[in-house]
Amino acid sequence: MTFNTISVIGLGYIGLPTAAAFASRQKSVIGIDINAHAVETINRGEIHIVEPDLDRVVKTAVEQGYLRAATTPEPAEAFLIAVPTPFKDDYQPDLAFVKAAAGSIAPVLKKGDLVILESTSPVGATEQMAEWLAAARSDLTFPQQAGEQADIHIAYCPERVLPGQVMVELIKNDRVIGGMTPASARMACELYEIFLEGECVVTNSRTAEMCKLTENSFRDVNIAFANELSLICADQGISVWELISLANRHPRVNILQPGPGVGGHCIAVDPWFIVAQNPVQARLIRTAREVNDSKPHWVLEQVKKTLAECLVASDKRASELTIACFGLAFKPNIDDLRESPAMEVVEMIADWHQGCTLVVEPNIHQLPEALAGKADLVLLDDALQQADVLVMLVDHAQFRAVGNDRLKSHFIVDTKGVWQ
Ligand code: SAJ
Repeated sequence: MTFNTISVIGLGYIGLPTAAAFASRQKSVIGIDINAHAVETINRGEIHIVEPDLDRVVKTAVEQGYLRAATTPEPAEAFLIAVPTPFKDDYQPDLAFVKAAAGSIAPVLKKGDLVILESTSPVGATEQMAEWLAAARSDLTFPQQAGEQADIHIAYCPERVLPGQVMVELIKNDRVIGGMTPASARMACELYEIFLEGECVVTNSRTAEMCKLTENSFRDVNIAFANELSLICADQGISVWELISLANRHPRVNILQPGPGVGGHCIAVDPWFIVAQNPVQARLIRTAREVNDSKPHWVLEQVKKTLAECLVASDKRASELTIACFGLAFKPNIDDLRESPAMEVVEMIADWHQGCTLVVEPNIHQLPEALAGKADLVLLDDALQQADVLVMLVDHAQFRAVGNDRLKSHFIVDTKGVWQ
């Protein structure tokens, strides 16, 4: 099968790098997004998200004419859907964007086309998408009706790239290919092999959906274990960082690192898809989510305790004490504040503290709306000079580099174990 034109629906953190990867292999790619600003930005050869190397690849692809963005779908041989799949208030997955994407490509589908769902999805979402497509196009046959002989081939192929390393992991990581039929899987493998250096591993769509949810739940449960240990160790007067490094000397123990909580738009979301579909069985996965979600509140309690100690030690009033918070991003060395536990902690501190709250975040130029008027964005040196209490929330490289001699006169709450 030759894929002359490939269409990627949803030009966000996954869709745009994927579109750029195909285009960099001299494939004609049409990126579709409902956000007109994103479409215009890409068509200028620029990007609207932050990801190392992506700007360069997109610029070249647009300049050479391989990548183009639009707001409405056009005919292609392969369609990759990479739209958000958030959860609703009751943690039930929300497939509204997938449904809208399927509805938008349905009119341009033709016999022989391949449709791939990449968005993290609950088990059965690909079959559901196939139903939506079939309902919109009764003139074509789909895998649930005609199996191998279907006019349209459908597969679920989850992305598994790490933000910050997307352009490398997209190409090097193995790819799980969940075909609704063996023919769909074969076609999907051929498509990804255009840029993939990793291996295509074939399964069915339901297993592939569960595989993606499993990977992120595995990480969430393991981080929850570390976060729970940090609570226990604080109670026992033990350094959790020393404890973990000692335990990890065991050849079969590999504990992850505690922190202020779990952020980002994947690990804090995806496990809920399993819980929503399997509420009785998924006890450990649900508890891990609860442990990680409750961590920011525990950090706030530590800050309150430390401020009380600082009050006793100084002759100032609470309103005269300054708290400096280090980091807002959801993980080190990125600028992404979405679903960030550090943001949550800083908001709670700023709402509660009567004195001044400072924020150091070297990766942004302006505080987000939620903190405007409540806290001040300052430089690292100013924060160290002005603050009485330091709250370490994200282990950015700049913060790790601060020498112990500069931290002697402060009271410290360190959620990342870098200023011990
Ligand atoms: N975190 C800890 N302790 C750790 C590791 C991470 O507290 O030891 C925290 C981070 O600070 C952050 C959160 O967990 O707040 C998530 O960060 P992450 O680096 O673990 O993962 P993400 O969300 O950037 O990307 C994950 C990856 N999944 C796995 O590693 C299993 C990535 O491969 C997925 O593609 C991505 O989710 C996704 O899109 O699903």
